[in-house]
Formats: sequence, C-alpha cells, structure tokens
Amino acid sequence: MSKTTYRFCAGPWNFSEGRDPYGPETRLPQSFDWKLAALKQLGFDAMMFHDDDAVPDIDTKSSAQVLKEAKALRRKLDDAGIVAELVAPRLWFAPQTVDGGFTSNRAADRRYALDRSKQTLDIARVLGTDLIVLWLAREGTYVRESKSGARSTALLVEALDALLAHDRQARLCIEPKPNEPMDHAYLPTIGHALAIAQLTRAPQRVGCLIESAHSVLAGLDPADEIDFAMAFGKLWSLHLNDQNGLKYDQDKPFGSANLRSAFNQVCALERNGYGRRGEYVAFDVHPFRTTREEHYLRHLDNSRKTFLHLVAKARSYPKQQAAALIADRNYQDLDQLVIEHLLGC
Ligand code: XLS
Ligand code: MG
Repeated sequence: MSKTTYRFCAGPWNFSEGRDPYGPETRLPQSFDWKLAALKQLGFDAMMFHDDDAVPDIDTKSSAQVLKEAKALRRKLDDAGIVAELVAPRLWFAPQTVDGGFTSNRAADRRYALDRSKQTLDIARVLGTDLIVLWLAREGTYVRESKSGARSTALLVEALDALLAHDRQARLCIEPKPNEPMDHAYLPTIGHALAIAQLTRAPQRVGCLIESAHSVLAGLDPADEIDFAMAFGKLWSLHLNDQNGLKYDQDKPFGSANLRSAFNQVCALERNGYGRRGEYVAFDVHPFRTTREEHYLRHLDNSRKTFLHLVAKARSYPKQQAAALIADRNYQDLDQLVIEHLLGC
C-alpha cells in the first residue's frame, strides 16, 4: 500500500494570547489575515473554525449578513489556497449557554443552541465543507441532580436529529471530553459518541473527532480511541496535542508530555489509513503562556515536525523483530525494542 501524505490543519484559536484563569494575555493578538498567511507559510492545508471565528460577533448579525460574511471568508480562503476543514458552533460563551446548550433546563436556551448550530451548518456549506464539530462543552452538570441523564440523552438525540434534518448532506463529528468546563460532561468518550450516533435518524452521518488530551483526561489511551473509532469508519477529524495527566486541559504541543503515546497514536493512524479519505491532521495546541510573540508559530510547526518524525519512526519500526518477540511472549524485550527505536539506538 502506498504511503499516506498527510495534510495539516489548525484553527484561529490556536494562536491564543496567553490568558489563563490567573492572569491576562502575554502576547498581542494577531489578525485573522496574519493567521491565514502564517498557516500557509507553515505548509498547512486547511483551517478549522468556530462559527464566530468565521463570522465575528455572530449573535449581533442577521442570517443574511452572516452568510454574506461567510461568502467573503470563502473567497479569502480560496485566494490563500487554504481549505475550510470544518465549522463548530461555539455553544459555551453566550449567556444562553450558561446551563449548557442542547441540554439546558430552559427551553428558550435550547432553542438558541439549536438555531445557532443550524446556522453553523449553513456557514459550513458556504465554506465548502460538510463537516460540523460538536464539542459539547457545557452539556453536563456541576450538580448532578440538576439534570436527568436520561432526559439529557434524549435531548441530545433530538438536537442531532434536528441538525441532520436541517442539512441532509452534512456529517456531524462529536468531539468528546469528560470534564472542563463541566464537572461531568455527557458523551465523555468515543464509545459514548458512537453509541449515541446509533440513536439518531442517520447514524452513518454521525461520527467523531478525537482530541488526544481529551482521551487522556478520560483516563484512556488516545491510540486505543483511534483504533476503536476507525473500526467503525467514524474518525473524520483529529485534534492531536498532549496532556500531562489529569489536570486542566493543557493543549500542549503534540508529543510534548508523552512521546511514546504520541508514537502509538501515529502508529494507529498509519495502520488504519487515516488521511486516505481526505481527513486532516489538526493540531489543537496552544503556545505556552511564556511564549513570546516572535515564537507565535513554534507550537504548530513543532507539532507538525514531531508528527512527521513519528510517521518516519512508525514506518521504520522493526516489525519482524517485534513480531518474533510477540510470538515468544517476550513483552519485556518488546518494551525495550520500542524504547530503543524511539531513542534511535
Ligand atoms: C476544547 C476543544 C475545542 C474544540 C472545538 O477543549 O478542544 O477547541 O476542538 O470546539
Ligand atoms: Mg479540540
């Protein structure tokens, strides 16, 4: 089989300015045009968007105005030679989403979430992509007794069905994350995402996006999540990054915390042929707070470099030696084989 040539993607939010809950920005913001040119210069092929990355201040604009601005963005992307990979409704910022979007206890707020997500589908169509990502940020609870899990599941299915009906070509990717901002989120893992797909009117159009850090936060191995999703043909997008254990969401450069896990993720992508049906490798990474403006792009460039180095490592892995050790159940030396391969010994 010929080797996959990977294509890369990042979002405008991946050029964050360093704000955290304990302090303000440490870098000046860059304009959208600057980010677009930077991605192109780095050799990236695509950009991913939140609805309000595509159309800023989206809630203050009419539908006609939103679509007009989406068209202007499409022209800008075409001119730059950058593709829109996907669009995601930002359902966690507006006052209407304080208690969640689709699972909010207030009907008016649920309607807001649905209308906003339908509009995201319209924006995606203008931008030339059929892919929508649902990171269900606030679909969960701080106080478990405040919502019924059974009702929330039904509400999520209802929302997915409404979106599938709104655009009959669109594909919905659920991006699971077990916590943060919520104490407990509904749909915390890929298993949940793929299971709820089966309850919808068009299961074949509901898939998933795996983010490495989110799998780690769920106590899972991202490589296993990749293998599992790809066994269903449902891994339609990917947010590679890294996460140092069970902490706040770190969005570290790919391979930064656990190189061996990053290697295993790349091996899983390789063995399942990720990228062969046009899927992109996106890096949902952020610069460290200490990073200076002149190094604004390093985390993206470094993640891509690490990814490509690991692709080379996956392809040069001594498979026969490994197979012999596995046949002999000598996992002790298999472990060392992997370590020495990664160390280049
Ligand atoms: C946050 C998510 C977010 C999504 C897109 O944790 O990773 O960045 O990828 O809404
Ligand atoms: Mg993400």
